[in-house]
Amino acid sequence: MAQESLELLSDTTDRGLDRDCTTLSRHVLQQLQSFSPEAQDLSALMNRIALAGKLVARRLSRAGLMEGVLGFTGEVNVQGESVKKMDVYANDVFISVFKQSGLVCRLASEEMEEPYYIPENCPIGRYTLLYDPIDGSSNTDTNLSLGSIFSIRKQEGDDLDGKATDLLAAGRNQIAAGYILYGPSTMLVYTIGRGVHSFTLDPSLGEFILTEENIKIPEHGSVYSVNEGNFWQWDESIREYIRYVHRTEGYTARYSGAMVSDIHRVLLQGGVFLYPGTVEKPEGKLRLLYETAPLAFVIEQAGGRATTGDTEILDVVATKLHQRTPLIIGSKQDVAKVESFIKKGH
Ligand code: P6P
Repeated sequence: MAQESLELLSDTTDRGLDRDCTTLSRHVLQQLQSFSPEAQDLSALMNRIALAGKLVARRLSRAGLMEGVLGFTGEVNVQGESVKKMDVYANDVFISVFKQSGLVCRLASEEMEEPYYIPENCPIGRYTLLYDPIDGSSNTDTNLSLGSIFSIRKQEGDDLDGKATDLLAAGRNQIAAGYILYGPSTMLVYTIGRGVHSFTLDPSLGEFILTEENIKIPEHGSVYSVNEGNFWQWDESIREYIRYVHRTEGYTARYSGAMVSDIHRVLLQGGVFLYPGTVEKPEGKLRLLYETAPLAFVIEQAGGRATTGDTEILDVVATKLHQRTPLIIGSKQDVAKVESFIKKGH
């Protein structure tokens, strides 16, 4: 083989090899430029998130071939939502994966009324995982995209009363956050406050491999993502925004029923996702601590914005574990456009 072809092959091979070796845990240490105990903890925590993602992805990929994976359990969760079998499985996966980690002392989940304590980890594990095990579970039985959303916080204080009130602090206290997108490929997107990075699960390696570093959300995008079926439940200002995008050239609607999927599109292509409050439920549907706050951390780190309509999501201090907030999230210009209608309406 000619010399230049060998060099090209070697260069590609080296780059490919280096890429295949940039696993999530290695990337975290690279980000922190440190091997301190905290850095090692964070690397190990992200590795556990990756393991949970692999286990959930594996089950989803064979859901149609197995008994007892799809459909409802017949239970209703703390949110008042019918529970899918996949919700329970994924919730248990995260508990099991973190039980063995020794790092996490508490887990707070959309599926559990109270935080789950792992007392044997508490003397050591000063971290709490807040998560939505399956986001968009209405898509489970129809083989459409789904997500898991995670947020990691460091425990503040001793939580002696077991009420985990330190978890209610504003989202700027998160030390890591991100999501796993179960789509045509399984992707993990995360931030530890040093940019946003995506990894793709390589099933042949059983590893999440670095795909894109320092993702930046476009200042503007054509996509607006909202469930227009709620049109008549919204405040007039939101209806006015929807009328604006309907009559203005250059906008397109995309809405999948799983916000991880919709917000991932907005992260890469720009635009805005919104789940406003309604007249009945002004606080909206989405939960702050394990849905809107982690996603806001990611989008802000990518150069975008996330607001309730009057407060930045990351500045909202929760009053209860399962607090809900309205959500307007995405490109700066597009979030500002929605806000302009809300301000006009007041
Ligand atoms: P609706 C899924 O339950 C979820 O929390 C988000 O992932 C999704 O965008 C939204 O709710 C869908 O809710 O009311 O539009 O069906």
